[in-house]
Parts: sequence; C-alpha cells; structure tokens
Amino acid sequence: MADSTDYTPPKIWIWNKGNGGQFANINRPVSGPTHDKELPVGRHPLQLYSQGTPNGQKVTIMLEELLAAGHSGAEYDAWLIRIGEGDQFGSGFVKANPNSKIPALVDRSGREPVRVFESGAILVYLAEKFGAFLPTAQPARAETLSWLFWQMGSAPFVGGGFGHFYAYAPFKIEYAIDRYAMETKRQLDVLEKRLADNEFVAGSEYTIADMAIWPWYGGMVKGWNYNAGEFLSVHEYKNVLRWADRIYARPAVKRGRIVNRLSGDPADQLHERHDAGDFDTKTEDKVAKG
Ligand SMILES: N[C@@H](CCC(=O)N[C@@H](CS)C(=O)NCC(=O)O)C(=O)O
Repeated sequence: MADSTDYTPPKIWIWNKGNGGQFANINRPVSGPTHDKELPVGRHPLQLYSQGTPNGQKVTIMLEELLAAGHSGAEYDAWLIRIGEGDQFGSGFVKANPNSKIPALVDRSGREPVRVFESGAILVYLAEKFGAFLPTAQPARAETLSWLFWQMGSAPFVGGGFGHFYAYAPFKIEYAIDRYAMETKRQLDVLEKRLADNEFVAGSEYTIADMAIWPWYGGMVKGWNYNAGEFLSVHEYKNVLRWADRIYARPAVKRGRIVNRLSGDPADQLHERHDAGDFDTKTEDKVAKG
C-alpha cells in the first residue's frame, strides 16, 4: 500500500482487503449478513444487542436512568455483540439493524416486536415510550432534539475522523490528524460555550442530549477516548469538564457505562446484563475469581 504522499487514485476504486487498518478485518464495501445466526432473546421486555463503545453506552445509560427513575418496564437484557469478531454481520443482527452497527434494540413488550436502530433513534424511542428525559414543552424539546442531532452528526468526525487517524490508522498522516483534531477542538469549544451558561446541554434539565453527548465528549475531556487528552489540551474545556464530572457522579451513568464493555479495568466491564444484580456479581474481575 502507498504511504500518505505517493498515492494517486486509480480510475476505478477496487477493494484492497489487506489495507492494514485496525478494522480491516470487519470493513467491507457491501452490506448484509455474512453468516446465519439468530439473536438470543432473554426474559425482559427490552432486548439490547450492543457493545460498550460510546454509541452503545448512550443506550445503557438511558436504560439505567429509566430504571433508577422507577420505570420498571425498562428492564432489559443486554447481549454482547463483539464487533471486532463480526457479530454485527450475523443474519439475526442484520434483521435488527440492516446497517450492521451496534446498538440495536428490540422492544418485545407489545403484540409485535419493534426493532429500533441508530442510537439517537433508540434514545428518542425510549424517551417517548416512558415519557422521560425529553421535555414535552417548547422550546426545551426543540433544544434537546437539536443537541441530540448535533451529536449524531458531529461525533463521526471525532470517532471516524480524529480517533481513526490518531489511534487506529496503520500510519500517521499529518494532514488527516490536523484536519480532524481541529474539528474535534472546534466541537469541544461549541460545548464549552454552551455549558458556560447552562447546567446541562439542553438547558436546566438533564436529558437524552446529555446521555448522547457525554460518552463521546465527556470521554474526550476525561482523557479516556483515544488517549488524546494531552494532545488536544482538554484542560482548556473547563465547563465541559465540570459537566462531565457532574454526569459521571450519577450512579445510573456509572452502571450504564460498563454494560457490554470489553476494555479497561475488569471491574468496569459487565459483558452482559440480564439482571440488576449482575453489577454486583458478574463484572469481569468477579468472573475471573470464579
Ligand atoms: N450512527 C450510529 C453509529 C453506530 C456505530 O458506528 N457503531 C459502531 C461501534 S461504535 C459499530 O457497530 N461498528 C461496527 C462496524 O462498523 O462494523 C449510531 O449512533 O447508532
């Protein structure tokens, strides 16, 4: 493969399977299943198929917040989809999400199962189903949805852009890292200014916008994502840091963050969650001890 300076695109792009990137083994230029595998179904009304990446954490944080607020209908089974091993291309998962990306939710509480994919759509679905964390009055509702969709549109520049080229690409390309570091810092500054005058992202209320934004931008300012805290001088974003700490002080956020998580401290990894008691007995540190 050419390095960053000596590449001229051919007339027609062809798929180079061994391009060496960290995700080369799962990336393909086509969609659809690669193998037959039905999804497991547990005993709870909500079935979540996910991994504890920032996009996955948004939903498990919301589910834990709903349960903490007394919505017992939000009980859920969280099944682990190992995206590095290609589980998202199993036939059952593709039925739940034709885009083959975690998270995917199936609501089995009604007569017919309802599938929901795209983390933003899942947050809105749950907020509407339980009447929680999405204000009904304007302008608070519009503000919440605006920030939620800001996150959905912006974070791919952080993850697929900055994170990819800074942490995962097979070699470092200054142009790409510069471009996406600048955009990531610009987005952090958008939040910094917003949080200077507002307690939470959408205003005075904690909403699904905070739940969507925290795993990405809270993780960046805490230095958790891509190990890039120093590189991006995240100490500059004082309001984002204050907000990030406040969100992380919530017990439901602490629980939601570790569900389906495959990296970090074993005590902060609960590979599958089928019962509220699993947080006490089934984290990886406890599973390892037997
Ligand atoms: N816009 C989607 C993005 C989901 C997404 O990118 N998921 C990643 C993990 S964070 C994934 O499943 N990647 C597997 C793959 O690309 O094959 C959402 O927010 O739900």
